[in-house]
Amino acid sequence: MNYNKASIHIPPVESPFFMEWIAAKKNIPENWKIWANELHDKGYTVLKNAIDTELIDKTVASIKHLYPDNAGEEPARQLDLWSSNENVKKIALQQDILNFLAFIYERKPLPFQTLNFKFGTQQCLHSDLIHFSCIPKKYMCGIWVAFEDLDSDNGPLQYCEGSHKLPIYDYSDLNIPFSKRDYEYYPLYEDFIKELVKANGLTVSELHINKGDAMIWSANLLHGGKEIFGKGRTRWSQVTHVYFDDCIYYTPMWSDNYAGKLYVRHSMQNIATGEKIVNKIEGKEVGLLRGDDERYWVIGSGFRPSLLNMLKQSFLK
Ligand SMILES: O=C(O)CCC(=O)C(=O)O
Ligand SMILES: [Fe+2]
Repeated sequence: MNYNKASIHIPPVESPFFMEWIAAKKNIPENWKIWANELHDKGYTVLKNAIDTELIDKTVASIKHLYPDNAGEEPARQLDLWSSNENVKKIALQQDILNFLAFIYERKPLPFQTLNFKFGTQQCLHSDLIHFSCIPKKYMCGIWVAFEDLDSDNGPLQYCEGSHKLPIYDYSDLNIPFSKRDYEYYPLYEDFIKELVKANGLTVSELHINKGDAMIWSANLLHGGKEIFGKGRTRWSQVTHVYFDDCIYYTPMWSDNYAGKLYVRHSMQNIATGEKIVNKIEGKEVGLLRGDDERYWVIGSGFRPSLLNMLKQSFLK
């Protein structure tokens, strides 16, 4: 039997067969090749002048009343403004970026969440896969847009080039107890990442890009926000988190991996259409059997209703 390399359930941009996959692509824009190669090799790419700066100015003007005066005060971030703010939504749905993503993942992109910041987050390095993972793995990326120029004083984004190729670590690998819907043990994860960066001799770089530039990061790229050194400095920015079609989406830090009980994300919306994002395997909606604490067993697709009833009776009290 011969393995069909094209059938692999790893995004082409992350695939071991990426080099021959991209070499076979003929009629694509030259910059797509450059961006795809960078994402494959380094785990990120920067798109210069990706977003119209007038749109950015309009966006900031329309959201600035939602933020405190000083860094460190709450609310530090605004989640999902796309649902009420057309400017935020427009930035999340830049068609040329989504077309590029559809190309390198060979699946429909599903932008599912926006975050808008006024100040640098000063967030520790992390992989988004501790928050947003999926089966099959790595069908996820981030689009981060600078709403103003970044320098070493306004808490720029930080990242570790090449870290997307590290193993994916869950709490179960690290012997950290999974928790309910909270961040009780998250500082242990953050500390683990610091040790991981040291142990692998990874370099932490700062992203000094300009207003209107965007960075795309791969699912497992370590990134965070640098400390803000400039007193009163803002760092207006927006990130859109993107999944891809035909996966099971879940939050590893709230999942019980030993028991295979996943904190499945079953109520996300596709920002582009407003439709609910369905958990699927090969085009078919999966059966989810509810355990406790919002966790579910995935019982595959195409199950018989009688089997589902039997399972429900034996597991649900
Ligand atoms: O903007 C930042 O400093 C980091 C944001 C981030 O990690 C994320 O949204 O995934
Ligand atoms: Fe992140």
